[in-house]
Amino acid sequence: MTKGTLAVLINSTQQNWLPARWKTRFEAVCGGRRVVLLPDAGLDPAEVHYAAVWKPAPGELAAFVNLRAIFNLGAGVDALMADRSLPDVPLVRVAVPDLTNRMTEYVVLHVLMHHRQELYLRQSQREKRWEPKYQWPASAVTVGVMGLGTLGADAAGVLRRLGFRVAGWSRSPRAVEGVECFHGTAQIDAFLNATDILVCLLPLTPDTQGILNRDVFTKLNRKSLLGAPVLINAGRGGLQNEAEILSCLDDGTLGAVSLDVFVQEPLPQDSRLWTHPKVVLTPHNAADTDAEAISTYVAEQIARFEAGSALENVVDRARGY
Ligand code: NDP
Ligand code: OXD
Repeated sequence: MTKGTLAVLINSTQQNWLPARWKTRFEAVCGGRRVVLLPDAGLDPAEVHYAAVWKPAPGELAAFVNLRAIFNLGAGVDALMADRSLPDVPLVRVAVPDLTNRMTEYVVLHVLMHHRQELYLRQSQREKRWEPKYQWPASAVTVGVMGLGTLGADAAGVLRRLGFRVAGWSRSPRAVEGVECFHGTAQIDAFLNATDILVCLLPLTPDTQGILNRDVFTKLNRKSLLGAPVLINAGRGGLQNEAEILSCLDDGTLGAVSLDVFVQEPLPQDSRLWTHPKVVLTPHNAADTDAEAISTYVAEQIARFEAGSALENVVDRARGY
């Protein structure tokens, strides 16, 4: 197969998504391959064979009739799945240790923060109050991980090694050492009933949209040592009902939440989530997509593909992830 041209299309103004930096990185790792940055008014779309993209607008890839593969520069492909005109070529997502490790850091950080009552302790410090509360052991807490894929399974394993009881929920049956695994809608209630800290690492699909809602929160362990169950969502904002999260925090159905993702990003200034005392909020940076690691991953995949091997981590478009 001939060495095809790679087009890079990034729709973000965030620091880690500077398009010029990604182009330079791709040129460095692609071994002489032509790399172009989109949009490029002078470019004939027929010359492009691979697209490396982040959040392309619907229709933005439709003109590239000779594409051989599309590489999403992150793990979640919901933005691409929403594009009905996406060329019908393999769509590859990111699954690399760098991203997985970053997400596991985020999950462990936030699970420990709630388990070790950090919100209470920081408030005590501000008020100069020396009033330690009883601290239960990790072995008395069940962390329930929704999504036992690349990210969920890794976080679950590390939490297990920290001594937490860990449960996991997936679409199809999964086995993760030391983790009590549940799957499908028939087993979701049993999974939720056992869970003190709910960690969501699901992809956003038609089946998972809005799954983090009051109905689900009321099924979490009501006898939790934490006082009330906790939600940590780093999947996608579309998974959560933000009005119901706020009302569940206000009436005690939830004790606290850590949210990295939001229905609308950036989170609107008037959202009550910004200032709620039981909300720990981060700006969708649980696991940054690193240009060094991801450009190397894409370059290696293209080189192997052109040498006749199959692409890895190809999205199943029927499932939507
Ligand atoms: P994977 O595709 O590897 O895993 C997805 C998991 O979710 C699988 O276990 C899958 O089940 C499960 N799942 C999907 N649909 C359902 C359903 N309807 N019911 C129950 N379980 C379901 O994805 P990753 O682990 O790599 O990534 C997960 C998500 O994390 C991404 O899609 C993205 O949205 C988000 N993300 C967020 C980041 C951030 O910075 N906030 C960074 C990176 C990713 P099964 O095992 O049966 O297929
Ligand atoms: C991703 C993300 O999906 O950064 O990789 O959200």
